[in-house]
Amino acid sequence: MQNKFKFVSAEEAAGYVQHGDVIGFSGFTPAGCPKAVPVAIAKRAESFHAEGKEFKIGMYTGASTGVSVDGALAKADAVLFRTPYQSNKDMRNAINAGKAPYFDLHLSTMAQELRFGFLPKPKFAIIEVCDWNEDGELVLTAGVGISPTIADLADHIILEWNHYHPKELRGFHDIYQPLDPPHRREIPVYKPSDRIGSEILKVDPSKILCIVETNLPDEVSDFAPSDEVTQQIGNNVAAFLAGEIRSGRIPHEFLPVQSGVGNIANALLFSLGKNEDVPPFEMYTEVIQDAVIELMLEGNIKFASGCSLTVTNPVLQKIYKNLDFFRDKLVLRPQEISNNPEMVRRLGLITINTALEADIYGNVNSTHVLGTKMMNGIGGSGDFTRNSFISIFTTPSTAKNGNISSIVPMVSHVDHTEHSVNVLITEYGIADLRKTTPTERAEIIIENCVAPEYKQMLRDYLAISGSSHTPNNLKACFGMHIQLEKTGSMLGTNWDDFK
Ligand code: 0RQ
Repeated sequence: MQNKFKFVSAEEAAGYVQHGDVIGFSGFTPAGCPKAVPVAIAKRAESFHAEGKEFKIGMYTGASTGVSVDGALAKADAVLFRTPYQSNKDMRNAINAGKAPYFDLHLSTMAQELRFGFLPKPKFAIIEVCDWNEDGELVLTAGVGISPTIADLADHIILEWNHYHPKELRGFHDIYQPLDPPHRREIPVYKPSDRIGSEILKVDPSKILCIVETNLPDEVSDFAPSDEVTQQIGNNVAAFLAGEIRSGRIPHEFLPVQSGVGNIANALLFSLGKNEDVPPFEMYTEVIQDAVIELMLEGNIKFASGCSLTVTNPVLQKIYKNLDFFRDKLVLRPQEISNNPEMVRRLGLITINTALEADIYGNVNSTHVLGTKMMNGIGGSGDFTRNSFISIFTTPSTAKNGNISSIVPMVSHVDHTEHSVNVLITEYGIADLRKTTPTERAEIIIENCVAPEYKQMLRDYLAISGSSHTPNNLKACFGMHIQLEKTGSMLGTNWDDFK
């Protein structure tokens, strides 16, 4: 094709990047991320390091990325700073080893914090596309993330033109950026399927520095198959929601659903979709995982608005082979729209997210193992939970072969406070926390949700916690965590040790 843009190799494109540069990457989760240039930047960093020279870059992403972004750059020790959500093992290790400075943001705020000037503006935006033209009209691929914002703010845009994604994806995106205060108006989405923006991302063509052609699959890893525990959690969520419909608190036509990221969210959505008491529903969510697509093919999900198709490659191919079927059932939006608190509150979302641990008063930790080690980040869970119609947290009652109780006296880090958490669900049951006092909450959570081997331990904790509004024993509240650190298991915690 004759055109005014420069076609270069990934290595040549990476050659433009210098130590200290800040880069915004397209995509949201591994979906839609560039895959060739970041690997080449990592190699460039390694060769600089081999010569004893510094080479690190600042990284903005939509959310987590694939191995080619977070994995490659973390392994190359090339991270000056990184925000927001991440979930790659090498990046997580680098963050927890203090090698990759990391700060965590609500995903809905990422783009506006860049526009507001709270964060240094990116020099480069590296954006994966499936089509483009000389006027700077880009068709994004499987994830939108912060691409509109980084394309506006960056001095230079590098395109990865990935032929793995068909050009016919045009029409699946809805690109819209709100004005900044004091000029911001309401976002005119009144139902999940409303379209308010453009199917293309329009950029200033003079900023397109070069184009790198690729043919690389997305890097979404396989989801763990449902097991008895996740199935039972899913059944409990479905039973709870069916009860809410029967009581009239949730309208009979149901409300749009947001479901979190990860194995548990994927598995429980299957149970929810297949439950006969739950009518076919719509989703207004951020990640569209495998379960959504399968349930859509079966007619259990009618429509999904999201920020990315975070699906495994066989499922992505299923979508690409049936684009006509999915065209009026899917829309991909920037994360500041998919996760916007205004939308969550207006549409009345039923939000379902996963806790690492919860405490007997309903506070939830989604991010920090033992209060200190970063797992992934808050992602969109705060955007959705705080503003939901009804917020549900799920967690298996135990982790690490039963050595960890997911329910503890006091969470070791708080992401979602008791004020935002309406319902807690494990495989053992449902704790409906609405209209409960802290002491009522503790009783409901212990009796309904805690694993049998930890029930008496938590009852005994209450017995040594006095009788204030929110009974706690400040010497003992992290006793189960301390026991875990000492012995590798919370089992055997003896409250006498903490008196
Ligand atoms: O460890 O990986 O070594 O096996 O944590 O746990 O059970 O596989 O659950 O994949 O659904 O992830 C909260 C991390 C759950 C995720 C979290 C260990 C456990 C396992 C993973 P292994 P599972 P999932 C919108 C919503 C925050 C962001 C969010 C998350 C590993 O859902 O990142 O909600 N949420 N976004 O063994 C120590 C505990 C533990 C524990 C579990 N109490 N202590 N380890 N584990 N409980 C989407 C986006 O934002 C993009």
